[in-house]
Amino acid sequence: MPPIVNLGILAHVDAGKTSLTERLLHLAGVVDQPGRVDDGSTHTDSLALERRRGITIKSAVVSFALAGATVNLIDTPGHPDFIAEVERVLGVLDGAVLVVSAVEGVQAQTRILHRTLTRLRIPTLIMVNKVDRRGARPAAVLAEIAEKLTPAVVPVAAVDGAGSREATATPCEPDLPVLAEHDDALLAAYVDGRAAHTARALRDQTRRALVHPVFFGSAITGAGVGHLADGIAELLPRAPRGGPQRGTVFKVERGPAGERVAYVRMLAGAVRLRDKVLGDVVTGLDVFADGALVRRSVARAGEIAQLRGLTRVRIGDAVGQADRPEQHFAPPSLESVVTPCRTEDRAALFTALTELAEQDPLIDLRHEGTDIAVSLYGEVQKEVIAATLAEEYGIAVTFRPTTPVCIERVTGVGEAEALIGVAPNPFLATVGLRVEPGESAFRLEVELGSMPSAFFTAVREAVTSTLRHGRYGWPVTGCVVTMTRSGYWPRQSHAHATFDKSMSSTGRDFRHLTPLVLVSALRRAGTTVCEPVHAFRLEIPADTLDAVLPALARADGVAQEQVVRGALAELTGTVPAARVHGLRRLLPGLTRGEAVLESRFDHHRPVRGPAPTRPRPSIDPWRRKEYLLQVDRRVGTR
Ligand SMILES: Nc1nc2c(ncn2[C@@H]2O[C@H](COP(=O)(O)OP(=O)(O)OP(=O)(O)O)[C@@H](O)[C@H]2O)c(=O)[nH]1
Ligand SMILES: [Mg+2]
Repeated sequence: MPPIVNLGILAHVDAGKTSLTERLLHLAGVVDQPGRVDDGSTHTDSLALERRRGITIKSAVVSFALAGATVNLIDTPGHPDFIAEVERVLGVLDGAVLVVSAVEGVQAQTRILHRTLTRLRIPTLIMVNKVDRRGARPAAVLAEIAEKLTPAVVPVAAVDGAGSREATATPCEPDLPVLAEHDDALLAAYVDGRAAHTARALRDQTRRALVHPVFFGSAITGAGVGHLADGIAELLPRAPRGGPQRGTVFKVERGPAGERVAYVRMLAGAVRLRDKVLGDVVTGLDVFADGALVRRSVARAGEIAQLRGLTRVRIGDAVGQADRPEQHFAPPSLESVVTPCRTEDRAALFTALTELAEQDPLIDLRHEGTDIAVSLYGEVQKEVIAATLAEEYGIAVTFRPTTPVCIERVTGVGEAEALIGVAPNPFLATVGLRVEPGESAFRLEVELGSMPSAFFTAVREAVTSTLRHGRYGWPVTGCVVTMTRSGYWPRQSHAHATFDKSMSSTGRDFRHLTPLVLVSALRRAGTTVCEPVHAFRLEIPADTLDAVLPALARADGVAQEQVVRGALAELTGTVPAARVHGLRRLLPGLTRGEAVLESRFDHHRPVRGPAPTRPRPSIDPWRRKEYLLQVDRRVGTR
């Protein structure tokens, strides 16, 4: 089996990831002609919607052979609305290419991606693309990368004729000082004329994610792409082999008959046809290899396989001994209620959305009475969901206006308790809880041996679910809950030794009592509703500043920095998530259509004015009387 490199291509929107993928496929001999995004003829943008809009929405895998290795390339979307697609891919990469446009330079999204790649220590090459386009400024963009991303960059090519179709990128010797910083012996060896040492140092340090080699080129003319391909083959690490079965599901799609197809990267060990995985038997197995999907009976460590037969599989599932992936990016800060245009489609819409949510980490559903709310990163995602529902399920929908997803933060310390056998506690359980601000956690101030562990589990689970809806209906976050009292009645028997249910505590007593105690404690502690605030970067023609600044202020935005460079002004600051869309709609009219606005979740801040509320579910401990009528009341059965 040839060595394997699982490679992600990441960048801000329109940097040229999909075009570069086509070039690499062409170079590897998989396609005769590189496809074009603008003609809708690329391999990885295969969805009708992607082709129509010319943007990538879903991550896609293609594989090709390069210098004796198999490269499984994952082309990812760059639009910030689809960041969750990138998220799922990060856990399966051996290396990455971070693309930066030689015209637009480092963008907010580039910084977010770079920070995450660094934190995960994923070896990364940087490709400065579009050197052929008018306005290309490779040297300035290199300086920007060093300034805004990391100084640990090593340019490995030089550009001639930037800004014209004749632009070329010629390989050059790697820069010594940056490499010498991580390798004392290097400088001495170089002085002795042992240049080969530099090449090895570059490879070692790239593989350890200490430095990023920077390549230059054009996905359209093909300049520099061969050099990048050499870099991928030589500088990035190979997937490790062997070990016990460990894999991760990073993509789920539906096959032609509606069956689930799971994309699994095997991190270690192997998965075989007819293996039992996630409670089902693998009935079909294909592996990405050399430009195609190949039917096989086994997928080994390093390989990416499509598995069939897993009826319950979801993105993020672990195969064998793998851990579930952690979350790398901020969760969606917006949501909107979806309603079917025809009321008779309500049930079908519910089924369709549930199905989409299973395959798509972007779609998180919440029920609001008979309505369904979907969490969102932005407006483009709404269009994609609407188009998918229309095209794949024949359901026309409308969205209510997007609203921010707020949180409730605990402001003080609050305690409450309910003692067993003491009115008005109708349950056979003693629970005391204290809440206070802090990093969310559940702690015990009572002996672990004081109750059967099942009762503690019941309390802990009830705490977690109760915190989903605070006093105003929003999730309560940043809250330490400490159990201060516990108590139960053990299995009781009457004189005749028959088990008497009405005298013995059960898990249900704890499950039903805990929410009541917790909301009392929360009431005493007090909570404030906080809304999501985005950090933005806005580029506009400098002569439109006078028109834009008042509009920004009206949208409750604050410009923290304002830099005018020639004819362009760049503003950075913060704006409430709820106002981003309105601002985005106003900008074209104020800036002759030239504004570029990027925004992403930054922090939560207390809402000014009256707190917005969100409906709580029907079984609601905040309304004690109704709650007690709804849950199984022990006292009434006695
Ligand atoms: N001149 C020039 N245009 C390029 C180059 N690379 C990409 N483009 C163009 O830039 C646009 C975006 O290219 P894509 O390949 O779709 O970019 P992407 O990064 O995949 O975009 P998303 O997946 O939507 O984030 C298309 O119109 C391409 O033709 C390049 O090197 N030079
Ligand atoms: Mg793309």
